[in-house]
Parts: sequence; C-alpha cells; structure tokens
Amino acid sequence: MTQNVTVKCVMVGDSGVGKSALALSFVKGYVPRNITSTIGTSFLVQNVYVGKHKIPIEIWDTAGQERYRCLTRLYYRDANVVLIMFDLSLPIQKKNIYYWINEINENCECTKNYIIGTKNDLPINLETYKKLINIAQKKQLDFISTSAITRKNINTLFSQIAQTQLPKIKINKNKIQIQEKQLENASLLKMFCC
Ligand SMILES: Nc1nc2c(ncn2[C@@H]2O[C@H](COP(=O)(O)OP(=O)(O)O)[C@@H](O)[C@H]2O)c(=O)[nH]1
Ligand SMILES: [Mg+2]
Repeated sequence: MTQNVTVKCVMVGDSGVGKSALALSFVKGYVPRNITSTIGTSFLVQNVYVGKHKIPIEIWDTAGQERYRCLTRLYYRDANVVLIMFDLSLPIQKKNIYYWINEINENCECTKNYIIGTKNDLPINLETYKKLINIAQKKQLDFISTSAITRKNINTLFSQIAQTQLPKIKINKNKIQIQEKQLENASLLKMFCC
C-alpha cells in the first residue's frame, strides 16, 4: 500500500513575473493567451509520480500586488515548498530579490525553497541572471531557469519537489504500522480482560 503525502507548493513574486503561467503550464500543459490577473490566491492540484508513489502537488498561485500581501502571507505560512519567482527578461534590483527571500524566511518554515527564473524563452537579461545565481548560492537555495511557454524545466522542477517529500511517505508508513499494532493490542486486551 502507498500513502499519499500532499505537497503544498506556494508561488510568490512580483506581479507579471509569470506565476499563473507556470502553474497553468504544469497542470494544463499550455499557457492560455489571456491570463487574467490573479486576485488573492488561486489553487490548482496535479499528481506527480515518483516510482510507485503518487504525490499530489497543490500549487497556490498568489497575487503579487502589495495590497494582497497580508492575505498571501496566510498561504505561505504552512507551505512545504515556496517558489520565489523572478522574470529573467527584465532588469532587477538586488534589494527586490532579498525582499522576497526575507519575506519567506520570516513567515514560513518550509522544507525547501527555490529561486525560479521565468520566461527563459525570451532574450534574458544577463545581469538579472547573474544576480539570481549569486544570491541563490549565497542563500543555499536551488536556482532553476524555466519557461511556461516552452515548458523548459517545468516537469524537472515539480519532479524534484515531489522527491523532496518522499521521506515523509516513509514516516507516514511507520506511523500507520504503529497505529495498526496499537489496534491489534487493543483487540487482544479486550479478548483477555473482559
Ligand atoms: N514569453 C513568455 N511569456 C510569459 C511566460 N510566462 C508568463 N508570460 C507572460 O507574462 C505575462 C504575465 O504572466 P502571469 O502568469 O499572469 O504573471 P503573474 O502575475 O506572475 O501571475 C502574461 O502576458 C504571460 O503570457 C513565459 O515563460 N514566456
Ligand atoms: Mg497571476
């Protein structure tokens, strides 16, 4: 028997970096022409298989605008994985990258965070790329360069995310075995004590 462990994966980043596109590209396999701006947070789920284990990944797609920030904090508080996303085709300030990393460090006890570069099908801004790689190294975060349009690295990213949760499946199995043992003991007690 295999136990399901659901992974809560939250995407954060400025408005327009491509969070909704990446979620849709992963779940639906394509990016619709007109993506509507995310209000609050939307939610999608997709199963990923690691060996015989089915791992449902919940993708929480948050709105980037400042006015929703208090609301979106509620979503990443109990996330397992956070994808901190930046548009590779645009210039970026270091302080913006650090803003998001600190925001997640202060508000979330996630098991794994990634820095995700988006839109790598467009001509990329080399300065942005270098800054992201350097900061990822400094902060010991994995960096993955993606495109929602070509689907570059999308499946690789979510397979990696699913694999990070495998140890939890083993723990859950142990828990279930212990519970079964306790039930057996309870039945034995009933037989002998009553
Ligand atoms: N070329 C390209 N455009 C993208 C990509 N991802 C998103 N976009 C475009 O960038 C714009 C903002 O994307 P969206 O997913 O709504 O950003 P969000 O505000 O972070 O959710 C849309 O016009 C998308 O079509 C990508 O990988 N490549
Ligand atoms: Mg969006």
